[in-house]
Amino acid sequence: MKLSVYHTPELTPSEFLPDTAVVIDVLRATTTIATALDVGAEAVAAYRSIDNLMQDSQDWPETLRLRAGERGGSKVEGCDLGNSPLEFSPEQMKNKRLFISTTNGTRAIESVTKASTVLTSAFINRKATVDYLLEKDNHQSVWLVGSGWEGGYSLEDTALAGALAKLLLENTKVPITIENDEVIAAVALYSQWEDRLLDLFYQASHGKRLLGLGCQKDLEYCSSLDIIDTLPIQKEKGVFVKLDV
Ligand code: 3SL
Repeated sequence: MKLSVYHTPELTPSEFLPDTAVVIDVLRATTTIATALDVGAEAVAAYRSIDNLMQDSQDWPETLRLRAGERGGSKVEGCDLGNSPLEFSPEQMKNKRLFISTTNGTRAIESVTKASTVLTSAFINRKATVDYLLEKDNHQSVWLVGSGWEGGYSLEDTALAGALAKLLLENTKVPITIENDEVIAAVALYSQWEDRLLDLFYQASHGKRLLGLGCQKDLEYCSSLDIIDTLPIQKEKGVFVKLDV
């Protein structure tokens, strides 16, 4: 497996795609997507644009859809939900399709939708992500793509890229080739903070933004390691379903 880390979607090569892209937006889109599927959503459809989300979701039966929209950390008017994974309950989500648009996470997803396999990952399903990457032999090239914040680097996304890379490199089944320096930097970042992930989130600019919005509990949840086995996998452009590992 040839492994690369990209801190933001803008830093990914534009002339080719990997076999497998793993999109990361720890705070909070990919944590929310995994949670929605874990509590029973039929699928999650990710949109860069709120207008497109509204248009497409219009065609879906009202009783079988939920709309989640976030900009700048806050809920978008007209949506049922914002982007807090703690808002998602089994009662409300069961068998529904979640249509979601967020500032950076769903934009990052859109940048790699054409890869053969697209997964989303978070700390809550880190091990499930790695187990899947090691179990199948069709992941010749793998990109771990952070969402960042509006084109810039984000600590928490690179920390998860490091956590995934570290676990992959520790395995003895599949030989891994490190394709760029970002892999080594991400592993170093994660290794320094692995026992204090929540403290890392407090240092991160988006962690501070969310704290300012009163989302302390979200930070705690998003820093929980390996608490679910649900792995979101793209089944059609921008639409993710649950893969149980
Ligand atoms: O940037 C994003 O896509 C969001 O996850 C940001 S927030 O955590 O909902 O504020």
